[in-house]
Amino acid sequence: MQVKLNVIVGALALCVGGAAFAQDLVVRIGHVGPTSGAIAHLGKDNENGARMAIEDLNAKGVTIGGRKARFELLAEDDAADPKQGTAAAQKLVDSKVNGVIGHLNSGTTIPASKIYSDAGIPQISPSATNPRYTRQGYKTTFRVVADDVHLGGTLGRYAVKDLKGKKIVVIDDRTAYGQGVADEFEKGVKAAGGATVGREFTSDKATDFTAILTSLKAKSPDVVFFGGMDAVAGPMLRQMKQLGINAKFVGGDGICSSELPKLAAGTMADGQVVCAEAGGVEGEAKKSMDDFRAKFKAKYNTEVQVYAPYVYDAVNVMVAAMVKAGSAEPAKYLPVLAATDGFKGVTGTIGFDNKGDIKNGALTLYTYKGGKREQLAVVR
Ligand code: ABU
Repeated sequence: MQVKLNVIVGALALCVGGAAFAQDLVVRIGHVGPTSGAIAHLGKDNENGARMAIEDLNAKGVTIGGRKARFELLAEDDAADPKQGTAAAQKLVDSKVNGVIGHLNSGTTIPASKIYSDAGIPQISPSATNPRYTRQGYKTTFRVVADDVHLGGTLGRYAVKDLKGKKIVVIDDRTAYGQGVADEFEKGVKAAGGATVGREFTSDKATDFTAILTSLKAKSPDVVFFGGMDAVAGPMLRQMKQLGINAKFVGGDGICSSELPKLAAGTMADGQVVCAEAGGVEGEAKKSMDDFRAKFKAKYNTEVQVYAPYVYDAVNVMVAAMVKAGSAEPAKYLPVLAATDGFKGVTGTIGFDNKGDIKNGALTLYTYKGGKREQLAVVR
């Protein structure tokens, strides 16, 4: 008799549990970044930021339109390749995701944005900085970091005014990001009254820079700017040292990672490298970023590379719009997302302008000492 009663109680519990589960609103958030290839460490950093946000939201419990939401992460690898980027975007659209965070690279984010726009799916990039991304007239594109106009321009002025560069040379990797940020850097140099004395290019897959560095060495540069990612910058720094080029090495957010000293294999002199992250916090707001970094390290046993906190915020900004709209349907929450203003995230306060770009974006300038990234200043 007791056994029968237990079976009935167990079955009832399963029914009740099953019914509650069935009523959950399943919200699928897509994430795309390069989790394979030379910058897989950056892609994984971004993906972990998204995973952490999803886990925190599920642990906290979120209600959307009166229903308990259960968030699922659909993570895709685009290997930083534009073709794989559009394939990943189509896969997420076919999976009927409610929104997308990504991609990491401008070269993948821009072509993918047409696919999301055609499907009406909101996309927030936490790291693609090419200005073109939000200037295509799509209503679905958002970005939580500053763009390359800000990034390259600020670094160009810094190279002239603060580093006192007189013979500045520029190298880029011919990607949408690398070439774009290098062009903006050159404009910034000129605007500050300086001049560049040489420009060369490579690719995002190159490993030997002897020819271009030898050509630039002939100009006796005091500042080398590189538009590209850390996986190329590391070996480039090694080869600069081998060739006896003792110039300052300046780059954008793509080189500004925790991994750079390792990729440069100990060849970076203290203070030689100056780079900028396309966001930043100061004063009291710094605590939330520091807490995030500590929590991230405890969870994944690795330092934040660059953009994990921005990915974390991008997920939360998207979900806050869903909550406010009372719906996770893209068409319903998209206008609310576009109107985001004053959202307090771990990376500071987030609001979007009419293009979907972050309002009043900050930059954080860093250098490296003893193999560790060290903050120089936050500028707006
Ligand atoms: N912003 C640097 C890395 C990503 C990109 O824009 O390509």
